[in-house]
Amino acid sequence: MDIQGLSDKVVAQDRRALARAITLVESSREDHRAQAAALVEEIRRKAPHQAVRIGLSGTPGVGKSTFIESFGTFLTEQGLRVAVLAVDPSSARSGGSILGDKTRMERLSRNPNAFIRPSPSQSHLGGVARRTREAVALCEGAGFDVILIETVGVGQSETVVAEMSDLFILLLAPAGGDELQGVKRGIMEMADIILVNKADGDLKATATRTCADYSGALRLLRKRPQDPQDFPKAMTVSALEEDGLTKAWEEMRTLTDWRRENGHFEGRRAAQARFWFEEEVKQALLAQLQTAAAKGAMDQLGLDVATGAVSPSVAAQRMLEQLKHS
Ligand SMILES: Nc1nc2c(ncn2[C@@H]2O[C@H](COP(=O)(O)OP(=O)(O)OP(=O)(O)O)[C@@H](O)[C@H]2O)c(=O)[nH]1
Ligand SMILES: [Mg+2]
Repeated sequence: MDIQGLSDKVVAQDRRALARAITLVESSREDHRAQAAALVEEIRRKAPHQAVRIGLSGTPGVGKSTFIESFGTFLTEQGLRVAVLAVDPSSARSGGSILGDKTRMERLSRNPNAFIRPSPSQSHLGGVARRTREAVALCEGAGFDVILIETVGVGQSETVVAEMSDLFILLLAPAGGDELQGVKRGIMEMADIILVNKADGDLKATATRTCADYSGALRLLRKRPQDPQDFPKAMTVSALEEDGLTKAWEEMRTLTDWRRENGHFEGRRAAQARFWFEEEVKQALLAQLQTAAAKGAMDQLGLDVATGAVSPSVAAQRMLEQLKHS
């Protein structure tokens, strides 16, 4: 693979080259991994362009695809280039949530200023996280201004997306008071902006009430240093009727501008880089336990510990010694 040539093309905003580059970072083949790492470094060096990375989470059916279609189109109308990526570790969705509903993003997928890439089909969240992170870097190198990273709001994937985003947006549906309790506090605490979607037709009044409820809930959370006055905030939108999108984008810009001016934007990226570095080291260490030899040693030492032949801490020491020399 010609890494130099490929990186030149990606930086020159060649879409097919970008797609090929992302395929390379998604590969789990050992030789591909090394090339992918070299490619990402090369592109970072050639194009230190910065996009706004927007994480978007919400439960199934809340309207994520519809929102990305209309908000993405809106952004391109502002003259911005938009890339859409997804973190979707659930095998239930057969690794192609975005591809699957490309019909829902028909307009955007045909838009020359938009680039949509479905989630890689690995089921291991760590692997998906790394590949998405690298895909973000590639899209940034290819000059996209906004990168939307979608995830279904189930389990851990929100945390992964929040750790690679400059802004984290939580999409919610209009709901009665009871359902409000259903949003986990941890998720609320990650949100920079809550968008209550489907604020149209019969649902409009409920959406407005729900929005007020969440505004109240957000005010009760501990103040975060990375927020200006009045943030995080909740607002209503209708992805279907394309209502509230201008306002939502204004709020996102207000927040990112403020964070840039106050060092929080770079600060957050620095903290994220550090987080992912540590995460990669941990993953690599854990992978060392997965070799046949290591598994055998773990089993043997496990037996020794179980029978009382050796204490857990001594067995652990021996195991670590063995890994050092393997
Ligand atoms: N009334 C109304 N319906 C909406 C709106 N946005 C989405 N919907 C509808 O809600 C349903 C689900 O929308 P999707 O965009 O597929 O939701 P999603 O969050 O992508 O769902 P998953 O991909 O399954 O996680 C569809 O029938 C949409 O037409 C909206 O703003 N107003
Ligand atoms: Mg969807």
